[in-house]
Amino acid sequence: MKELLITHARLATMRGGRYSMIEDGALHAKDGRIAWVGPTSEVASARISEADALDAHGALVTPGLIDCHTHLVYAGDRAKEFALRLQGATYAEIAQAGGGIASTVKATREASDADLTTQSGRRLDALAGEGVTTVEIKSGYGQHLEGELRCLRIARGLAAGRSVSIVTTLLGAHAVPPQFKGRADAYVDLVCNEMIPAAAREKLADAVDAFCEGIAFNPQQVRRVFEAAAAHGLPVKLHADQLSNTSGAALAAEFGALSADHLEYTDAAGVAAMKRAGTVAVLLPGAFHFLGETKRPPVQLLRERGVPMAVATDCNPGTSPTTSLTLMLNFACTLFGLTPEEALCGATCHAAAALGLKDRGVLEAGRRADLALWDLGDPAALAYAIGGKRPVMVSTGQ
Ligand code: DI6
Ligand code: FE
Repeated sequence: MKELLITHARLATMRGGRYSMIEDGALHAKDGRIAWVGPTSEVASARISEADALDAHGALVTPGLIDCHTHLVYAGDRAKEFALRLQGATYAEIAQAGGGIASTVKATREASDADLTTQSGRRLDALAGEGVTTVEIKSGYGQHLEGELRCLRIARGLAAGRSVSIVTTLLGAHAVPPQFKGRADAYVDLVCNEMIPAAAREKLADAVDAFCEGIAFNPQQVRRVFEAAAAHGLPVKLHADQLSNTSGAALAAEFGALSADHLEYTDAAGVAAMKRAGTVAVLLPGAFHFLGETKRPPVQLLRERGVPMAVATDCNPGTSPTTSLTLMLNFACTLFGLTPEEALCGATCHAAAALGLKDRGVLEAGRRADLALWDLGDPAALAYAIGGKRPVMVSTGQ
């Protein structure tokens, strides 16, 4: 894209963590960057001549949406487990009986690279169809060195031929593989001594994540993973306090994590630690809904403390089989009590912060020309619909 001038738009700039609307606004982008944002009445005529001009006729323009937490590289599905859960089995019981993550690891290992790429690409395309221009993808269904690196390579490769940015996260410490049953520490050695160094060396991961939970890794083990990540210059994130309070949020904050995610069982001390560290709270209402969870994350505390809240799909086969970020905006409001404005911040400016990206998520001069145009007037309409909103046009500045 050389130049783009949008006029007569309702611009939800998302500056300062608010809609920060410019009514009858205009946006001028040049060489992939936003050059100017302001009222249409102030557009200099000189700007129009060269630009590719677009009259939005009052339609809404937002930053391109950002899904900052997905596990979308996997094969197969877990529909059978869904049926079991409906009959009373819990997620933890299924995992302990060898199902759960382990069954997706098996299906993922058995899939060819081409098949895994196709299945994952479909999910990515579904997200992108809703105006998502940046997607974080975690590994975690490989569970040995080559398997994890393969998932990261496939994730990175999905960007080819698509106008969507991919950010990758190594989640080697997702679950204890069956062959390491009772030897979780030995598996953590593998994560720390082999996976993290290899992912860093091959520049396959932008961050490192872990699942801190009774059915996964304890805080001491997560600490080792985070120390190894730090030694290799990689920022960290954490699946924290999803099913129980393990003080995961505070642990993530201690390591200056970009984000702590889930947080259903996080307490006031965890929220305070996140505030001090500048750690973003990533809320995942799809998993909450799908697991029939009743304990909500401490939204009011996060709000009072001023901890930025992001909202993401958690796209994965076990706890959040969805590819609709706009549905998550609706869920964040209806299930967690976010306002539509907070929800949209959660998929734009705060999601960018959860990924450590400073060049997108807000419409202002200097940032990427990364935006979506919606056939909607009110920005609350994005969270109001029960999913499935599709933009009229997206630009990623490419
Ligand atoms: N928490 C989750 O919700 C997903 N991973 C995690 O650590 C679940 C992944 C799965 O069940 O396949
Ligand atoms: Fe997750």
